[in-house]
Amino acid sequence: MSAAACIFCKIIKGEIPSMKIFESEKTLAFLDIGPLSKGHSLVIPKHHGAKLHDIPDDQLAEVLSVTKKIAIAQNLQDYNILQNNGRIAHQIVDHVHFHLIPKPNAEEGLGVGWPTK
Ligand code: DGP
Repeated sequence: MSAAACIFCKIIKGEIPSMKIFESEKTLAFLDIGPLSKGHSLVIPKHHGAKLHDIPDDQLAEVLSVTKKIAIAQNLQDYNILQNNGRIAHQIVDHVHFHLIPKPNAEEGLGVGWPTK
């Protein structure tokens, strides 16, 4: 897929609205449209590439650093970082993105349908 047709490139350019939570020259982070938990965000390199191996190292390094900063800013204690490559691996959007998925505990009541006992 070309960058022109890429939904995340359109988000970077502001052609599609998003809830942005961080932006720099190389990196953008925004809330996932279908969150698996409250605060589920996506951190992406601005460089367009479908898979991890398509992205320059400097961009990947900043994406990981930003993901860490967001986890700290959200005061996350338990969370998953997920990055899918290819359809068999459940990749839907062909622009590299790292999911940062908070895993709240039951007492915080942020999960969906989580048992409290
Ligand atoms: P993946 O399966 O790893 O390719 O996940 C793609 C994620 O992208 C999925 O969790 C939903 C999210 N997503 C898709 N389209 C949009 C959009 O237009 N805006 C936002 N904020 N998220 C999107």
